[in-house]
Amino acid sequence: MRKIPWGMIIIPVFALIAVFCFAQIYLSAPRHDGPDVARAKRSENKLFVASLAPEGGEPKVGPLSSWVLTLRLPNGHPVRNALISLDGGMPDHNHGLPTKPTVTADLGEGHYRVDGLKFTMPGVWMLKFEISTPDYGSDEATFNVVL
Ligand SMILES: [Cu+2]
Repeated sequence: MRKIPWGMIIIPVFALIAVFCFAQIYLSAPRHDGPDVARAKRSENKLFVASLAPEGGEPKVGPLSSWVLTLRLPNGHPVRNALISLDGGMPDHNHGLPTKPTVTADLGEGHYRVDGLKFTMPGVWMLKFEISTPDYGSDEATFNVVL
């Protein structure tokens, strides 16, 4: 009686199962297609909806740029009288911002002007806003700007 070469059968079968399982895991895994570049989002603790818009078109590498940060409550009402500071940098390069941007004007109705942002190289820039309000508490919001 000939011996059945089980190894010749079992090994390819297991290899096929393994390939199938890895394919399932790979296809069902969340995609990591770069940083979150949303310009409007809930703040970390969901107190506010923050949106960030450049003034005068998309930012370029080099010149100073101004932005408008808009803060609303989840019900859509503007967040007035917020005190806002920001910091940031390039996490991929382990450096901070080359300038000290600040909120220079409360434009009313939840709009705040941010001046003095400078992007000195292409890549992913992270901007973190610390927001404190007399009426609604404090929270922070982080945006990624890709140049
Ligand atoms: Cu850099």
